[in-house]
Amino acid sequence: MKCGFVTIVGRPSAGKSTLLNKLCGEKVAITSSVPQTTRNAIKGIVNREQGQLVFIDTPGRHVSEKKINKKLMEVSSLALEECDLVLYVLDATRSPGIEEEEIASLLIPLAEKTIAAVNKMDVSAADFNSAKDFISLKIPAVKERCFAVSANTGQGIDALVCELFNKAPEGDAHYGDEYYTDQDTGFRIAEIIREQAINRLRQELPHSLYVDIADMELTGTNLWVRAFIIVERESQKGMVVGKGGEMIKTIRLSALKELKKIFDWKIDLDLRVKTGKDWRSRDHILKKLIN
Ligand SMILES: Nc1nc2c(ncn2[C@@H]2O[C@H](COP(=O)(O)OP(=O)(O)OP(=O)(O)O)[C@@H](O)[C@H]2O)c(=O)[nH]1
Ligand SMILES: [Mg+2]
Repeated sequence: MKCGFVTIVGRPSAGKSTLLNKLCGEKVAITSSVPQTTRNAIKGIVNREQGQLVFIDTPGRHVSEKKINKKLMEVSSLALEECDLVLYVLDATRSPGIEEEEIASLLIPLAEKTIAAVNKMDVSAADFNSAKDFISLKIPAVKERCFAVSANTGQGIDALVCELFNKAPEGDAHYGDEYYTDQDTGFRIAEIIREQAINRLRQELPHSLYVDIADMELTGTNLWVRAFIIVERESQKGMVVGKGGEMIKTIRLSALKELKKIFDWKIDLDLRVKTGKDWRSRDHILKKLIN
C-alpha cells in the first residue's frame, strides 16, 4: 500500500488549514481570515483504498525579525525536512509577492516531491494561470503538477489526492484507520477557543493571545475545563472581556458550540482572561507553545 508524510506549506492565509480540513473531512486545524492563525505542525490523516497520507499543516511563512515569526518559520522548515511529499498551497486571488518568492526558493531543492495546489478557485477573481506561470518560472519541475482547487467547495480535491497517492512511497500505515489526527484533547480545546477569540477580536489582539488549559477533569461523560485566554498587556484584558463581560461570554459560548461538534463529552468550560506580559518575546513560552 501507499503511505506518505505530506507537508503543507504556503504563505499566511493561503488556505492551508482549510484545505487540510477538507482533505480529512474533519475539523483538524483551526482557520481564520487573520494571517498567521496556525502556530504548530498539525497532523491530519487521510485513509483511502490506496493507503494512508499523513498531512502536516504548518504556519504560513512570513519573513520577519520578530522572535515569534522566526519560531513559526522553524516549524515549517523542520516539517519540510522530514516529509515524503510537499503540498505547496498558493492563493489564486493574490499576486505573488516577497513571501511567495521565499517559499518558491525554499522548494527548489524539493521540486521533485512537490505538488502545487492553487487554492480559492471558487472566487471569481481567482487567476490559475498567473499562479501556474509563477511556478513554471520559479520551480519548473512542478509545472506539470499544478492543481486548481477550492478548499471551500472541494473542487479539484479528488484529482489532487489521486496525484499525492501516485507519488507517495510504498509502505505500511503509520496510524490505525480510526485516527484522523494525533492532537491531544487539551491542545484541540485550546485551539478551538483561540479560533473563536481570533474571529471576534480586532487589530493586534488575534496575534497577541494564546490559550492555556489550566485544568481538565473527566467524570463519566462530563468534561470540566478551566482555560485562560492570555494577552500580552494588562490594557488588552478589557477588550477580551468586553462591556459587561459580553465578549468573553460570546467566545465561551461559540467555543462550546464548536467543541460539541468534535467531542461527545458534555463540556463545562470555565474561561478567564489574564496577562502574560510580553509573552511573544519570551523564549520559554514560545518553546512551549510553538512546535
Ligand atoms: N473563498 C475561499 N476562501 C478560502 C478557501 N480556502 C481558505 N479560504 C479562506 O482563507 C482564509 C485563510 O484560511 P486558512 O485555512 O486559515 O489559511 P492558512 O493558510 O491556514 O493560514 P495560516 O494558518 O495563517 O498560515 C479563511 O478566511 C478561509 O475561509 C477557498 O478555497 N475559497
Ligand atoms: Mg493555518
